[in-house]
This record gives sequence, structure tokens and C-alpha cells, in this order.
Amino acid sequence: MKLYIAQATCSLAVQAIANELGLSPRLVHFDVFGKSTTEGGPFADVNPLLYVPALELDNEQKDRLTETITITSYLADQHPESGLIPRHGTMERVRMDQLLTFIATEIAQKHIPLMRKLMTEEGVAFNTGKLLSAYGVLDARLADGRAYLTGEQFTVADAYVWATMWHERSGVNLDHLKNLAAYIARIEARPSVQKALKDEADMVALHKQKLAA
Ligand SMILES: N[C@@H](CCC(=O)N[C@@H](CS)C(=O)NCC(=O)O)C(=O)O
Repeated sequence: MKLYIAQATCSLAVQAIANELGLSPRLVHFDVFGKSTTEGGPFADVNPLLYVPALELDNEQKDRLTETITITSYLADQHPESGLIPRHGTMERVRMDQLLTFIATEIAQKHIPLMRKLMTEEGVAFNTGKLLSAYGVLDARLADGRAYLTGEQFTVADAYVWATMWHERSGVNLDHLKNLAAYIARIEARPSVQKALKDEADMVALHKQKLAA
């Protein structure tokens, strides 16, 4: 498989899940500002909407998947024994899909215009308020001492939350959310997550070298 990633973005969630599963997709780095990739060729051929993550499968059709929820869920569903996602058809899965949609729409996509400094003052206040509420909900959920969002098992939802902790770049202060901070520290201690960060840094460095050559 080939996984298209970009530095410090939601593609880290897919890397972490792939690592949890012992998968080693070939990584290709996409520079979201310069628009080049480490393998050359137009990224628009991979995803016309020019965003990561994108996963090219090893099947005959070389199917390409986009959307963080779709890719992380797809990988986890291939390995139900991993416990990274509940099985389809269960209420636990419905709740997981609810949580993943919440993370995508109320967290990840609320950050992006803030990080890119694209908003009016009113827009900044609006999205900041939305993010504070959303992270507050996660913090409250963790208040009973559970290790991860749905209990003691690390799941695709935890990988996604971790990969979109962009509050510093967005200027959103989360210092008061102590349960959330402890939870993120727990996730960051996972070997899968450390490997994702290292692999990403290596790909970014390789891309810079290629551009400089
Ligand atoms: N709907 C997509 C959005 C993915 C997305 O926003 N990707 C960002 C990085 S987290 C990106 O590649 N942005 C590049 C750009 O928009 O220029 C998903 O949920 O995966």
C-alpha cells in the first residue's frame, strides 16, 4: 500500500493506526504549500481535492481511498481482533462513527481556517468557541479516569484526536483541560505514535533533500 501524508496533519492518524496493526505502507510526502510530492507527478492525480491522507491499495484496481475516517476505519476493520474499532452492526460501532464524525467536523475542520489565518475576528471567536466546547466534551468524558475515549482500549478515535491537536497553531488555549493533557501524553507514549512521528520527519527531510538537489 502507498500512503500519502503531509507534515503535522491528520495523515498521522493513519500512520499511527497502520503502525498499531504492524502494516508498513510506503509513505509519500505531499507538501501542501509547494504542492510537490516525494515521488514527483501531480498529486491532483491522486486526490483532485489536493489533500491528505490518501491510501492506494495493493489490489488489482489500485483503489485509492481518501478521508481520514474512511482510511483509518478501513484498516482497522481488516483486523477486527486488534480492537481498534468496534464491529459493524453494533451500537458500539454506531457510537464510534458518531465520535469520528464529531472529531472530523467539530475539531479537525474547525482548526483549519484558524491555523491558516483565514478568518475574520468574528470567525476566530466562533471557531475558538466551538473548539473549546468540543475539547471540553472530550475532557469531561475522560474525567472518570478511563485511559482512552471509549475505555481502556486505544482506538481509531484516539489516533484521530491526537493527530489533530493543532490548538497551539490555532491559538486556542487548552491548558485548563487536564484530563485531555494526560490523555494526549498517554497516546504520545505509544510506540506506534512515536514511530509515526519519526517516519513523518524522515519523509519531510527526504522531500527537502530532493527539492534541494
Ligand atoms: N475531509 C478530509 C480533509 C483532510 C484535510 O483537511 N487534510 C489536510 C491536512 S489535515 C490537507 O491535506 N490540507 C491540504 C490543503 O487543503 O491544502 C479528511 O477528513 O480526511
